[in-house]
Amino acid sequence: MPTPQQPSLIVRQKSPQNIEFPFASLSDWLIPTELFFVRNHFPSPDLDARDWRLRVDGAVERPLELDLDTIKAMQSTTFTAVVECAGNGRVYYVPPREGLQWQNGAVGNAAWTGVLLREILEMAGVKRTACEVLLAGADSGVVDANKKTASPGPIAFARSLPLEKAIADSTMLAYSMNEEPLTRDHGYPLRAVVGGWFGMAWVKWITHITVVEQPFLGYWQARIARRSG
Ligand SMILES: Nc1nc2c(c(=O)[nH]1)N[C@H]1C(S)=C(S)[C@@H](COP(=O)(O)O)O[C@H]1N2
Ligand SMILES: [Mo]
Repeated sequence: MPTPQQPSLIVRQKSPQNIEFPFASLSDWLIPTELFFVRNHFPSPDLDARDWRLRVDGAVERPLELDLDTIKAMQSTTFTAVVECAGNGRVYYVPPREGLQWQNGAVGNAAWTGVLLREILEMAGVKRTACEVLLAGADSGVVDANKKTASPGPIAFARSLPLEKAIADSTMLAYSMNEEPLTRDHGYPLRAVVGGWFGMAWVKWITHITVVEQPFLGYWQARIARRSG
């Protein structure tokens, strides 16, 4: 009997790694983690939970530094949410557009477990002057060296959420995906899950949260948002 062919991920870029879910193999409402698309702007950092910390500072009453066990001991929440890259389907543009040539598989649904970002912000005590919550990942590098869109030197991946979305029931800091610890590619040990928002907002490998009093206009927010999928 012929063995049925196993679906496998489609490599769109080797370094940094960008891989697509084979959409034609869709058979259930949750995408298994091994087949879940990966969208990286920089190489995945290799973080060790033993020395990883989450710093929370800026416009807060009590700056925090939390380890993973402390976060896991907090009230947990689980929900399913779809993450879709803004560039999903880019290959179908006429005329063609610059960027990763995703077909339909830069999207996936998973069950996420973690703590609501609101719980962490309440612990820190957000000041009344707060306007946004900036989430920064541990990954960094130079973007588009020598191009018009070049970053001003090496930068981290960082994006902000308006305070209203940061404290919503749909926004969590997740340490688990499909009932397993997050994998390195998907943001181990902690990533943002921002239900209903495009993938750019779902910052992976979070190490630093800053409550800011002015809209954040960093590279990934203002400079490049139009073609960042
Ligand atoms: N730190 C960090 N977070 C990130 C990114 C990144 O490059 N670095 N890419 C974002 C983009 S554009 C998308 S679409 C999602 C993809 O999440 P996934 O790789 O877990 O599927 O992660 C987001 N979070
Ligand atoms: Mo994306």
